[in-house]
Amino acid sequence: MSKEQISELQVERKKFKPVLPSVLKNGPVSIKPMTGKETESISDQETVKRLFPDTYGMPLITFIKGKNQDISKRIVKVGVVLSGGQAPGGHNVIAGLFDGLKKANKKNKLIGFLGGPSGIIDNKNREITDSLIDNYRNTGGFDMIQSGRTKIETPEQFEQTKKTVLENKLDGLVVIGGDDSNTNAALLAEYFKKEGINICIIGVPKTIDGDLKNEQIEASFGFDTATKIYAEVTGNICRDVNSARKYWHFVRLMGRSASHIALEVGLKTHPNITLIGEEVRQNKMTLSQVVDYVVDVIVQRAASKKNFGVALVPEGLIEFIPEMKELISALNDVLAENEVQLNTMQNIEEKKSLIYTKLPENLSSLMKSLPGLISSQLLIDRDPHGNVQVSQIETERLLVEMIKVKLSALKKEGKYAGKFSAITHFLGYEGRCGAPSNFDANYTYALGYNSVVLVLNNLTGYLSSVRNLVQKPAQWECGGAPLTMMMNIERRKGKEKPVIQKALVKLDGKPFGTLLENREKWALTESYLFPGPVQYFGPSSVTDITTVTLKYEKIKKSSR
Ligand code: FBP
Repeated sequence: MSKEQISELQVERKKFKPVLPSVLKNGPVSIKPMTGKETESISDQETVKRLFPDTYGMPLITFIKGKNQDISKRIVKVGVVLSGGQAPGGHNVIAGLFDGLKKANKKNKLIGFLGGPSGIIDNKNREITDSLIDNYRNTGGFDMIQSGRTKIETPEQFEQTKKTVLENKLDGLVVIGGDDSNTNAALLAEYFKKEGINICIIGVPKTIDGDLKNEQIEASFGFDTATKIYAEVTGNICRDVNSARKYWHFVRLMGRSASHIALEVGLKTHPNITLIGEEVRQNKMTLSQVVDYVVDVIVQRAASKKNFGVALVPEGLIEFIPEMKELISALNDVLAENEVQLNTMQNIEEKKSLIYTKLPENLSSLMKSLPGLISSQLLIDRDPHGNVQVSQIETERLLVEMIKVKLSALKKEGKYAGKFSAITHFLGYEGRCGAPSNFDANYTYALGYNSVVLVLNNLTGYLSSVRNLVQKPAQWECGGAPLTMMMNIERRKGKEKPVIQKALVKLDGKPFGTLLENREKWALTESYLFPGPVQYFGPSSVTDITTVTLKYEKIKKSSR
């Protein structure tokens, strides 16, 4: 990074010193692991146990203060990799790892694999040095070592990984990733145990989507900053709408197969409509019914001469509509089964013609009924983990097209006399590399530091777990949660696979409950909130707030 690339904010931000949880504060030699109860996978226990014979059932680990002097006698070398989509705070995980390792023994080394997991396979790495890390402290982005979505999957890739580990004499490998990348970390931990190679594989919960969470993982890093950025922009749109009063804005928000981001941004800005995929699925709504709901709000507002509003659309909405989910899942199989033949075809219409013949009739008709743009987007290559790339499907445009059709029918029937002028937005990439908020800067640093303690205590197959996040960082609790306890069996690329279960929006939880309570009011009035930009300096009431989701989820049942 050249001097010209360092902004004034970055210069000031560099001075920010993350606050470590008090248990980590005196360094790895003053921390002891306390073993908790043995664990089980969340479901499919027998299958998961069979697939992970050496790492299944391990106990929960909690760190407590205590003497652990031997740790400093061993010199270790640890590798780190950033995997999957960017999330604010990735560089601070590496900073935490670096500082933790050096605190234990100055001779310890950290290397970063370049460009994601493919950097491990190809053994492309760089040593993380003092001067390198100092340039990236508290910055957004993953550009120090970059990221990638390669999955370590084939026997050859596992062999290559082994070669890299042995060549570099690694004692630990920290995988910073989402549910799929951490599933990969679990498979690596199992593989190295079976091979008799003494290396600790540790996962770190990263994803702006907020869907890597459970009893042990209260939040994935990046969700806080990304949602603050989206909420700032959405709030600005709400204010524009309220000023000009002439457009309907449809804002699709990233978040893949969960609506946590849409919900959080909805709770922060109070737009007129916040669609939640999980609710759509529970109510078994068809695409047409989802459109009817939105149309109903538009018509009601138009009756009060309010031909304007803001609607939030989670990017994964389409996968929650049962008929669309069925179509996507059938398409996943058809695309996998006919990959070779489809690859020989250049023309998208030719591909569609073949696919129509392979789909059951009802799904083929559903696909044909969609606008051409959308049916083409449904065919975009799956990611290496077999997921449909919902970020590439313009659901907001699909909705607007369908709304126009319904409104013009209502107009003809004399049931609607308004004017519908729609503007679409997609907020995704704008938020993933933002400079981490104080919360994310502290949390990621703690996650990295905590990972070092896991490695130095010879614990493998664990996710770095930092909890009690609604309290001040000094009070955060640290330890490790076995990756296998988060697993279940799911269908991917046409096959049953063990994967870490995604956490979806809980419809009986307080965050969604709050939206539900206010839905009607927010739909018909202008209750907009304008949260403004992420604050890095100033009163703690604006610099240290965490997400509404976390706050509500952690409110004790008794105090509700
Ligand atoms: P991760 O699950 O890897 O953290 O990625 C999150 C995400 O930002 C999703 O919200 C989005 O659907 C996807 O990545 C986009 O992927 P890509 O960066 O490959 O376009």
